[in-house]
Amino acid sequence: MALLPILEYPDPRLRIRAELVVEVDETISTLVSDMLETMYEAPGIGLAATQVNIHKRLLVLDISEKRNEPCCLINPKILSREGQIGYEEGCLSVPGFSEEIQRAERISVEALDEKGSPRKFEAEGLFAVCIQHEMDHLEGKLFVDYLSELKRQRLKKKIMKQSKQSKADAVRETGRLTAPVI
Ligand code: GNR
Ligand code: NI
Repeated sequence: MALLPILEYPDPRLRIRAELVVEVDETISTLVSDMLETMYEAPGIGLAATQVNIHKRLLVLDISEKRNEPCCLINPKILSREGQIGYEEGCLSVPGFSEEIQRAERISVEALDEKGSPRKFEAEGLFAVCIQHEMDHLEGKLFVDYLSELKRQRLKKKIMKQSKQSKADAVRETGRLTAPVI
């Protein structure tokens, strides 16, 4: 078990499109358990492999209140979409920011589970929102991409300010620039 570092916006690696998983082997099992551990620790309700710099079509989620219903989807595909739902979304790769995003309310999904067995199921509400959010990560897409130009500009400014501040903090603490320059 290991905690994996989570990439943060605007890291260009979050824009890489993930590749199909060809075989659900031991490497994948290890990745799934490391991603679950990372998601629970963060804490978050979902995590896509892209966010931990692994560009494979794999995601984990747990929307249960007790945080004891882990779910893993490999090579997920949305077969159909119905309705519309607005949900206040956040993202572990865009810390400190949330916004209401519109998505399909019900989806039909096909995927492999952590053992490599095919599954087909329906999802709705938060479960459906979370699957769509994670599947966007696998396409190199972030929820902030749905914002208006104005809101995205405001967010960019806020993030640039934060990163300048953390650079200044690092210099003050160590006398040199230790934090990576984004
Ligand atoms: O923890 C998370 N919460 C969340 C809330 C509303 C809609 C989507 C999410 S997913 C997010 C974790 C994350 O960034 N997954 O990619
Ligand atoms: Ni996210």
